[in-house]
Amino acid sequence: MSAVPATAPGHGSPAVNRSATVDALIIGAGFTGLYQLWSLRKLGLNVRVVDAASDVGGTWYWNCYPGARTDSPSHIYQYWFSDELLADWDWKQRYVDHTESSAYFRHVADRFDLRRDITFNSRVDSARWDESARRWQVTTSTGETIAARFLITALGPLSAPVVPPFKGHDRFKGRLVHTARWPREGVDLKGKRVGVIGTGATGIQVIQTIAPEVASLTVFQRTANYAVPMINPTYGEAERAAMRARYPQTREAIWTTFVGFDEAAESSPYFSLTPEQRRATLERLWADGSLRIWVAGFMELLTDAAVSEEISEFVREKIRARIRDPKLAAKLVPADHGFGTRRVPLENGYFDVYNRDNVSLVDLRETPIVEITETGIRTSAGEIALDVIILATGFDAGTGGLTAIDIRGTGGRSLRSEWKGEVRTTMGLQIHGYPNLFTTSAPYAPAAAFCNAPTCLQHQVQWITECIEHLVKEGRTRMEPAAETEASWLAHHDELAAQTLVAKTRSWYTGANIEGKPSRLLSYIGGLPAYREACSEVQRKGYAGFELA
Ligand code: NA7
Repeated sequence: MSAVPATAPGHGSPAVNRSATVDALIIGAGFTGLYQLWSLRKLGLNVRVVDAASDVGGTWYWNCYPGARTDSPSHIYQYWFSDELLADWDWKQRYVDHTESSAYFRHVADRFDLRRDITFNSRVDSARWDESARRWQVTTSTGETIAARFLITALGPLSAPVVPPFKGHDRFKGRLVHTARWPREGVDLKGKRVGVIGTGATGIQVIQTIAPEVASLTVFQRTANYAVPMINPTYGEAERAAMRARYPQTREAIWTTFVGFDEAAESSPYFSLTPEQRRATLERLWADGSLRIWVAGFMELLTDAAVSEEISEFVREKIRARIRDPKLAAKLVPADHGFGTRRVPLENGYFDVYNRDNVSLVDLRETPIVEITETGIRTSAGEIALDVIILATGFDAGTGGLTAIDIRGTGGRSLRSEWKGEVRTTMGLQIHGYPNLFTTSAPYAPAAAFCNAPTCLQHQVQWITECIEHLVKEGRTRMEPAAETEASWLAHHDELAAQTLVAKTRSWYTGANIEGKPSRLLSYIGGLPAYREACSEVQRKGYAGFELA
């Protein structure tokens, strides 16, 4: 493959009417994009990255709202490709906030001199497959055209924020802001009357963080959420040394667990234990102050209704005990879904916030939002005056980042149009009809949702890199999955999904948060080891099921 130099890539400088030809173009300079750049550079390819943001970090660039923090511990929310990086980066706490996360990504970018191949402040508008050249023709918001043999999307599963179409949206005279587009200079909330719509992982973090500083906080809740109390120690030298000493084991362990964490699930079937043993085990898992009770507890939680109900009741009891007013507690305790069938957040004082005098809850199931007015939010029970409205209303997960780009495959077929009817991928890595397009965190891989994202995304980057290396070595210039391969992956995915309670629950995991979105479980739910094995098998069989030319 020829390595044609790109024209004057530079960071932070919008390009106008420039054109370039590269071997690989990566969209996104977050966790995945940076590692993909590093990996493809090592193959000797000419690589470019384009990102709409003004700096690296992806999710951790955009989500700078108050309280933004990881729910995966820092020792498994990192890159494993460089021993030097592991040695020189000092995690300050178990669960890092967006400031520390962003600092990590900036450090990685600088340490490996990645910025010289990244163009910031530039959004990819369209990508058209040119069959005769066997390249993608990509256009950006800054007027640049880039021809790339391989196009890799590193958009993150949660990069397209959802703004619900509330009536009167534009009328509000105060400040209205979505958490994923939080102004970098911050928003002054001190002494303000603030409304938060949404009680997912994001809403919970915002609410528990801002409650003490605002004059009043009104939480608009549509679905009550489970949450596990976070224990978040800060790390000193001794803890870091112990963590580093365990890195070899951690690095191995993450590949062996269902969702890419480093702890094995309980080995005994739930109902093989006595009620006392079950209770003691749940208490032990709960006391870990992590997501362990969800992702490394009893995996039957995801499939067995009786196990789900008993564990859910255990968690409900914990929530009830935190809220003084029993009527309020009843509203905050989830009743319509089982623990772990939707994304479980960690919390740090969230439920206690409702014991404060300046915090009130509006249950939207009882009194739905009618409209946004000039001065606040009107529900069916009347108007609530607000200075600031915070939308913690989530994302068009898995697909929204991709469909925001006008992607045209063979014969001009449009991904956006096709995915309105049915979302299809092969292992979340490629799509039939879109040759040489590699996707990360796309539907039907664990990386789309139900996984410690850094583990699953690093696996996808490695697979894509090895695949491109193979194509280059073999002198191939075109690859796409066969239609039958895609159909059989989807059939396998659906069969597994049908056995779970997750697929039967309304959430962004199934696309139910977006009106009109085709309903299908987003994340492959056979577990990371099974997914990795399926990916390895494709490689062992010389990319059987994929058409190489
Ligand atoms: P989520 O988990 O999708 O949560 C969005 C919240 O916003 C959730 O409580 C929704 O209620 C609520 N919502 C959405 N639309 C509306 C409307 N129209 N009216 C009222 N309430 C609404 O997004 P997050 O940002 O919290 O978390 C996304 C992921 O980021 C998270 O899972 C982590 O992996 C990181 P609903 O539950 O749909 O009734």
